[in-house]
Amino acid sequence: MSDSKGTDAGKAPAKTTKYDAVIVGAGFAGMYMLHKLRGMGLNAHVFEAGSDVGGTWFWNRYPGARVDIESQEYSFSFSKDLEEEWQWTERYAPQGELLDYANHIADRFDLRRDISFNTRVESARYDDQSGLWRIMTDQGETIEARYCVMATGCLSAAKTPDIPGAGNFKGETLSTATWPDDTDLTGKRVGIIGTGSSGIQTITTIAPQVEELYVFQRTPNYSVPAHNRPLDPSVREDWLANREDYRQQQRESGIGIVALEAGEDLALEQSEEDRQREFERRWAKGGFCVGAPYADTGVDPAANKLLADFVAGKIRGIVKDPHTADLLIPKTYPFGTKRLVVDTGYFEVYNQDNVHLIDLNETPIETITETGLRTSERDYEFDTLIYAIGFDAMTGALDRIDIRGRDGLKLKDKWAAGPLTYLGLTVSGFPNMFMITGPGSPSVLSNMIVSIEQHVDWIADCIHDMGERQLTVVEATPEAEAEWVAHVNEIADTTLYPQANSWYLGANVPGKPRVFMPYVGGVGVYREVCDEVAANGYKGFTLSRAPAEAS
Ligand code: NA7
Repeated sequence: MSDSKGTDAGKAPAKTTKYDAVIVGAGFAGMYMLHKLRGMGLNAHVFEAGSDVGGTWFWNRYPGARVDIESQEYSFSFSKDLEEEWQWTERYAPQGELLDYANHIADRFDLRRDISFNTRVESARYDDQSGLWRIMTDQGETIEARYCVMATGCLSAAKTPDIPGAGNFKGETLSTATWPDDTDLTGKRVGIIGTGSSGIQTITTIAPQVEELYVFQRTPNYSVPAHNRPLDPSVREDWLANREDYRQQQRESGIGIVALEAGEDLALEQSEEDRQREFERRWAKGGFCVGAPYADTGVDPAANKLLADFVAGKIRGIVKDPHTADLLIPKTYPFGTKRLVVDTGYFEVYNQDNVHLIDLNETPIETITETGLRTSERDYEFDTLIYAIGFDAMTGALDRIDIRGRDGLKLKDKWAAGPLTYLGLTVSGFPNMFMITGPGSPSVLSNMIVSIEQHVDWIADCIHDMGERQLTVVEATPEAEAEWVAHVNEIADTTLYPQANSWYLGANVPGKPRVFMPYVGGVGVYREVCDEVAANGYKGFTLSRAPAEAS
């Protein structure tokens, strides 16, 4: 790190801190990126808005918050020692344990000394001449760095309530995305808006504690059982004994999860009996594997309906009141085209007398009131109002930073009609800026840890190769970017995904362009593409020296 003095006459000299690389965000992505770059001898620094590491698992502390991928699969592979020393206690780790894991990594690799906490990056501007990024924080710091890595997370920009009268409520207001530590809902009357993963996990956990629970549902979600339980020691033993093989399987798979057991046969070619047996087997196993029994359920409406009908039957079998069961069954989009929820007894809570489901399609919200909420039918009163309304996914966190590339081009403007990226890693016009799990990469359609590791390794290799060749500016070409965006859209259109109003498409944020953001081609295929690009001298990129350095 070194300091230089600003030169503007008449102004207090501005202090500029210099790094080789700035990383925005200290979630799993930012932590591993820091570790990796430091290992290469780079002077890298992380800026993090929160007061500690953990990202998603730092902020989302709502009751029942839990990962939806089996613990040993949702963990880093880059360090064998780390993998061998860490012990998960549950099949699906709860938020607290995931945060412990993040803290353990920060301690073990001594990361905190290169992280500034409670510091939000407000702007990042690229300077054409020097080829450096100038980054400003809300703490008044100015930083110059060759590389800027956005490890800002895909589900980190929480939506602000887009509901009439949102500020009216005089009772306790909570958001699942910024849940405080000191809240006790025991014996309270609670209203909750939103039935995505956060809502479903919260509802399931608080239903037995609260006096009354009013669930305001706009769109029912498909949810499958986790069958969570203490982690069987044999699972850990098996994982560690076959570690290399499992890790390889993850890297070559569709979504980075071995337990998915992605079916390769076609549902429509099976007998009814065989299909039901397979559906039942997966339901008994639990988790995302329920959603991947056959190769055609994600692309063929008739195959999809077979699975959707099976899950609808399960919901009817669990929920005793037929009308409530019917309201909980999704009917407006194909199975799996909104993020599947993995639950721990969700549908069962509707058999409790204190849990009330309100269908906002039948009776829309008119306004939040001082004491609760008014629908077109009646007033509801409660002590606590919980918003579980989701995120401005994938682009939101980047949009909230004033990012300007070559010639002052604003990223937000460039992305006005939807995100444009090359490989979901880089953006043409924004040299030396990388995104970890950005739009246009498998990202949220995959095990994030697997995708984070792949991106971090690729970025680190790229920076290393640039150094070897004494080059300082790497930038995606507009042609490569346009081709990649077209490819991402083209393959998304071969699936049923575009048929749902999901956050994958930005449909949950009013005014956001409807563009399918993640890459559906699979993490294995995607990895091959990225490796090939690098092996071919960074095909689709221009590599150069900044004008100020060119001799
Ligand atoms: P989600 O999955 O986006 O869920 C948000 C929920 O909130 C969803 O049911 C929305 O209904 C509902 N919502 C949002 N805005 C409103 C308004 N204005 N009125 C009523 N209901 C509303 O976010 P989560 O935090 O649960 O999960 C995000 C991801 O985190 C999850 O997929 C996992 O990957 C982990 P809608 O469906 O839009 O009609």
